[in-house]
Formats: sequence, structure tokens, C-alpha cells
Amino acid sequence: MEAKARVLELARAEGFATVRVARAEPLRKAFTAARAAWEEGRLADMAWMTPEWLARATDPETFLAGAKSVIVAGLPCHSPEPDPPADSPPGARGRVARYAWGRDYHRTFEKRLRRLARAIREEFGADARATVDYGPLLERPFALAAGMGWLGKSTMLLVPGFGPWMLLGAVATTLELEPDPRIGKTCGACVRCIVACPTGAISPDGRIDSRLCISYHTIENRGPIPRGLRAKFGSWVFGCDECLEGCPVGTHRFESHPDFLPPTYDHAYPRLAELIGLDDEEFRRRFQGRPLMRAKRDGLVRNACVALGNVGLPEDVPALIRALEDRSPLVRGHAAWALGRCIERFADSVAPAADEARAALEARAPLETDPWVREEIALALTVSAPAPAASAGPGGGPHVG
Ligand code: B12
Ligand code: SF4
Ligand code: SF4
Repeated sequence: MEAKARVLELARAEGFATVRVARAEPLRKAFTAARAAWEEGRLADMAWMTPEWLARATDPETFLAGAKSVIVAGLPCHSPEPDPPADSPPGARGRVARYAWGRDYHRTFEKRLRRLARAIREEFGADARATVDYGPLLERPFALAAGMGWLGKSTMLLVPGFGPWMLLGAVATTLELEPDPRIGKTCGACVRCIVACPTGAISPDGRIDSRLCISYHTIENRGPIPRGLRAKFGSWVFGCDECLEGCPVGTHRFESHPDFLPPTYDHAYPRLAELIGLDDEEFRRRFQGRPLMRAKRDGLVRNACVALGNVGLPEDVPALIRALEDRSPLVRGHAAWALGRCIERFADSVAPAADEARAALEARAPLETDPWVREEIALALTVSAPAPAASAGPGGGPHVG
């Protein structure tokens, strides 16, 4: 059997929904675009993504000496909505990006890609090396070069039939394989993802500014979420699918690798008050082997505070008040902001909940020792004050800090 046919057979046996081959050559245009993103600060604080890293990540030779081909493989992650439980405790729920509803996709890919690489080494005597996501290879540009799809304005690789709902991994090999042709499609005049993005993170020519991206902040950012953005986060607590859900390509096809299906409703829509009550050990127990580990405990609890500020119910206020005493200043500061939002949101409709939130902030203010948290408390009390100060806008605060 011809080498490529055999490699595709091996890859399909691993369950990949799509497998394509690109020539292993440096992707200069992708590097130039990625370096421009770095220079303009659009990669935010993802410190590992230096120009040197981006140069390596677009050059297969530095990933595998003598590489001739890059095999790109995809697993779909468009799980159907899980059914809500018949009876559920009161309180608001957050949203988790679909790719993270089930098990950690890195593990799912790693196992399969490493087996594929081993089979190539054993059957063909060629070298082969696997990578997924955090490895030093930019998967989207290689998938583009391999003709797996086209780059949407959302920057997602859109795979015909599947749209943006495809996770990617790759194997570089010294085996010479016939490359697949690129596909000539584009988004045309569509701008739905740009309109769907709540924070304006996608420019009209299809570039992302990670500094504005909910996915970046809820997953990668380890510090405070800029004040001016928080009110736009809605109920997202890990990742964001707005630009994917807005995309017409692949909308009606719900297909997912079994590992990515949510075992329960809570996996997709966790109760927010429960999340902010998690300590380190409970966090580990609940999220071990799931993508949410990436946010770490403090990050996820911070995100849950922001979501509660936006969509929390009066019955969630006591959980936020408890979070004012969290050991992490990051959590305390975002809990203060969220309570300020609750005062604003409930002032006219549920006055006792608004009063409870205000009283808690006032009580905490003199006890708080962290300067940034003190500032958050002061702002929460000012921004949520009745009449003139309330015109600062929802969650606005005076600056994006
Ligand atoms: C850093 C990163 C992020 C960052 C930055 C994202 C971004 N758009 O830049 C953040 C945290 C925001 C993020 C978010 C998400 N991510 Co992400 N992320 C990555 C990671 C680790 C690196 C990507 C990167 O370097 N971005 C920097 C930009 C500059 O590079 P790039 O997008 O890869 O490629 C660009 C250039 O090469 C350029 N380009 C290429 N060829 C050419 C040619 C020409 C002529 C020009 C002008 C430009 C050009 O255009 C590309 C698109 O902008 C990859 C995994 C990997 N190792 O590649 C996953 C990856 C891109 N992410 C993925 C996913 C699923 C997501 C989320 C959907 C998760 C979620 N639901 O919350 C969101 C989607 C947000 C979005 N619209 O992009 C998938 C995408 C799969 C797909 N079908 O596209 C990947 C591939 C992970 C994986 N292994 O499956 N992500
Ligand atoms: S992931 Fe969310 S915030 Fe980021 S670009 Fe897409 S819609 Fe905008
Ligand atoms: S929503 Fe429209 S513009 Fe955006 S990626 Fe999908 S097809 Fe392209």
C-alpha cells in the first residue's frame, strides 16, 4: 500500500474525523501575521508566544529535524445541548465553552497522535513527532496549508461540513507524503462572528485582539479582568463560543468525539454559587482531567464572580458576600465588583438583596488590607451609588484597569 494511504488508514483507525497532509515547509506569511499580532500587543500576556517561539512554531524543521510532511488531524467538538435536570437548586448557572464540556482534549489527542507517530516510526523507519495545542507548532496555519479548511474572520479554521467546531493536532514526519491541495473558500461578505462578539475583539479584517477576548481572559489571564470588560462577559466562566455559535458554517451538524460530551448538565452549565465556594482541593477533585484545570482555582472562582455580577440572582448574593473573605485577593476584588453590580441590578426590583450587598461591602471595606481590593470595594460602592454616579454605565468603572 502507498505510504499516504497507509498513514491515512492508521489515522482514521484512531478515530480522527478529518486528516490532511501539508508539506513541511516554513509558513512565512503565517509567521509575519503572528509576529505582527505580537508587535501590536494582540497576544496580550501570553508570555511564551515570543517572536522566537512563533518562528519555531511556523517552521516544522525546528520541531523535527528533516521533517518532510505535517499530518494534521481533527476531532469534532460540537456536542448537542445536554438536558437540564428535572429539579435543580436555585441560583444562576455559568457557561463553559463546548470544547471543555467533557475530558481534556489534549489527552484525547496525545494518546492517538503518539500512537500514530509510533506506527509511522515502526512501519516506515521514518522519524515522527506529535503535538497538540501547547506544543511548538501553530496548528491552524498548517491545517490551512493542508487544505483542511479556510481561516474564518473569527480566525477559526472552518472545516467544510463542521465549521469551527473542530479541534486540531498534528504529527510531523520525515516521511515524504503527497500534500493535499488548499481549498479556495473564503467567508465572503459574512460578518456574523464580528457582530456576535460581545467585546469587539474581532476586527473587520479578521484579526483577534486577545486583550479583549473573553476566552483569553477566562482561560489564560492570571490577573484581574479589566473592569471595563467584565459586564460584557455575560455568564461565560471558561472560554467563549459566541463567535463560533454565530458562524453559519457547520451550525446544524452536532457531532462530537465521545470524550468531549458533557457527562452531566453541570459540566456545561455549572451552578455559579457552587463554583465560588470551591477550595483548592474541591477544585482539583471536580476538574481533574478536564480543560477547566487550566484556569486554576483562583482564576475560575474569579470568573464565576464576574458571571454572578452579570447574571446572578438575589439568592446568589450570600455566596458573593462569603467570597469577600476568600484567601485570594483576586477573588475578593472580583466579588466586590460583582456585589456592586448586584446593587445596581437589584436596586429597583429586589431592594433587600441590593441592601444586603451594600451592607456587606461597607462592612468589609475597613477590614480589607489589599490595596487593589480596597479600590475595587470603593469603586463598587461608588459606581453602584444611586443617581449621578450610576451613569458610569453597567460595570463600567472609570477605567479599563
Ligand atoms: C493562543 C491560542 C488562543 C488565544 C489567541 C487566539 C487567537 N485567535 O490568536 C486565545 C486564548 C484567545 C484562544 C481562544 C480560542 N481558542 Co485557541 N489557541 C491558541 C493556540 C495555543 C495558539 C494560536 C496562536 O498562536 N494564535 C496567534 C495567532 C496570530 O496565530 P493563529 O491564529 O494560529 O494563526 C494566524 C496566523 O498564522 C495568520 N495566518 C496564517 N496564514 C496566513 C496567511 C496570510 C496571507 C495572512 C495574512 C495570515 C495568515 O492567520 C491565522 C489566524 O489569525 C492554538 C493552538 C496552536 N498550537 O496553534 C489554539 C487554537 C487556535 N485554539 C482553538 C480554540 C478551539 C479556541 C477557542 C474556540 C476556545 C474557546 N471556545 O474559548 C477560542 C476561539 C477564539 C478565536 N476566535 O480565536 C483551536 C482552534 C481550532 C480551529 N478549528 O480553528 C486551536 C487550534 C487549539 C487546537 N489544538 O485545537 N486561543
Ligand atoms: S471567543 Fe468570544 S470574546 Fe473571543 S473573539 Fe470569539 S466571541 Fe469574541
Ligand atoms: S461567521 Fe461568517 S465571517 Fe465569521 S468565520 Fe463564520 S463564515 Fe466567516
